[in-house]
Amino acid sequence: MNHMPADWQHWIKENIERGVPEHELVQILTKHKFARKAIDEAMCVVKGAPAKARPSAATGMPTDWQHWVEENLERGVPEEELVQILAKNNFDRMVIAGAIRGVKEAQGNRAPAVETPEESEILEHGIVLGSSNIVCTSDRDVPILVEYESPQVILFGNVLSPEECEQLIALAKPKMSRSTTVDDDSGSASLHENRTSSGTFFNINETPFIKKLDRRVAELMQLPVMNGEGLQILNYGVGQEYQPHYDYFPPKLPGSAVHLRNGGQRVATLILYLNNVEEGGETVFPELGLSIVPARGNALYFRNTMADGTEDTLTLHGGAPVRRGEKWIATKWMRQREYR
Ligand SMILES: O=C(O)CCC(=O)C(=O)O
Repeated sequence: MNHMPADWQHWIKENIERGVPEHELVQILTKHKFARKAIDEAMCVVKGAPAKARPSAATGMPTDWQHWVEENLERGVPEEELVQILAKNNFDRMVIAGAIRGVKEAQGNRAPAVETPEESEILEHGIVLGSSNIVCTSDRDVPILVEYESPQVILFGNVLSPEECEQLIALAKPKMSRSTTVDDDSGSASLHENRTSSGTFFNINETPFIKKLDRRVAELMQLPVMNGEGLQILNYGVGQEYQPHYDYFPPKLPGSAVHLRNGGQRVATLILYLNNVEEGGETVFPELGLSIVPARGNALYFRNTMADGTEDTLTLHGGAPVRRGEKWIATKWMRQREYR
């Protein structure tokens, strides 16, 4: 259900006042077939966020909203809840980030009232989209082309310019080698017939050009740059593919431990398409019946973990064999915490 009737809104209000944890309410509402969007909107209304007023010169956010952010951060309300409410109230993502950063910096100059979580620890869940169909990063406006709700899958257009795609390919070409997969038992990189592409990596912020892209991608994914693994470039020739797999490290496999120790789980993926493929080469999600045709400059985001942090098996995905032409992509994996 996409709309929350008034009696359910009263029910939410009563239970919040009674101190019932929000995630329990979300679970119950989900069981009653309310869409996540409707639940979030109702929560936002019920919590009675203040009306908009004049913006502050420093952050672009009206002062009453800034006080609201300050009070709620002090009260220990998770940052991602504040971001969601602010986005629902049509604040631009950059304004939200700036206001929260400003308040946190100001709070950092005082003695903290409560233990704050690790700065790089990811608290939010997925990308929070405002009401606009365009996401503004600091250097590029990015249209949203396709949205799939659960798991969250978003296709963005115009993330890279044609020149940037060309430049990435040219930088990667001299250092390509056969792609590997993670061995289930040892965790080491090994050659496998299910992945026949070739590839290479760039370190985070390796050059000013890569730094610019790392920043844009992190802003789009709403996660810190330092949680990212270095951009991976992949090239598939005719017949080459990456059979369906998960990007997360299954915690039960012995080989995952070594990867999870540094940065925790791979919570989100962004696949950037660097060229148009003549035939084949789609990114496929067999569990969702979803297939994305590569188009130069577009980027496909998906969230690998669910709200409770467990792995989402519906994110099974792969690169279908290229039938004509070739395929170039860049992949960004984001971790739960800072990745070194
Ligand atoms: O080639 C694709 O479209 C998918 C790539 C992929 O699955 C990955 O890099 O994890």
